[in-house]
Amino acid sequence: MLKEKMTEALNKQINEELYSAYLYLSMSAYFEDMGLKGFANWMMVQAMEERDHAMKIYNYLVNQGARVKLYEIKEPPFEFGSIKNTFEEVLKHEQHITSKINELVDIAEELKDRATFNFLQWYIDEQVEEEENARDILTRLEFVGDDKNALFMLDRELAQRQYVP
Ligand code: OFO
Repeated sequence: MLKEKMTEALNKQINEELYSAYLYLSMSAYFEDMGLKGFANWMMVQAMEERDHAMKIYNYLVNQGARVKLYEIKEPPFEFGSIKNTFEEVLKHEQHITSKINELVDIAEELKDRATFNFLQWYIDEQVEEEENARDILTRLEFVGDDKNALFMLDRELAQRQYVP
């Protein structure tokens, strides 16, 4: 049986994850508008993964017999300035999510909630990967610079990313 404080914090995290999905969906639309299909695909897959992150918590709460509460999802930005700026925003956002996951772990520890503590380990590993992916693309963008051919190649590569449920 989950404590109320844990349930509330996990419900808030569902909202964070759904906002992440919304943010990346908006970034995907931004890239579509620029004609960068590969970048748009990468962001679309990212958005779908974020929805899965939310659903994983949703299912955990249901399985624990806790009540799911859905909060309002805020509006994501519409303009992102540049490709590089977009990925800087991704990295910043993922660092924010990492701090949220760490807060959840702190609560689980405080409440001696072993099951939730265990459940959250997957998110800890996932955040390492998420930050690394954003950093990796930022580094590649540095190399690309103003080279349109290199950008085209990178776009083609990002088009390969597939959604794995
Ligand atoms: Fe991007 O990992 Fe969830 O939010």
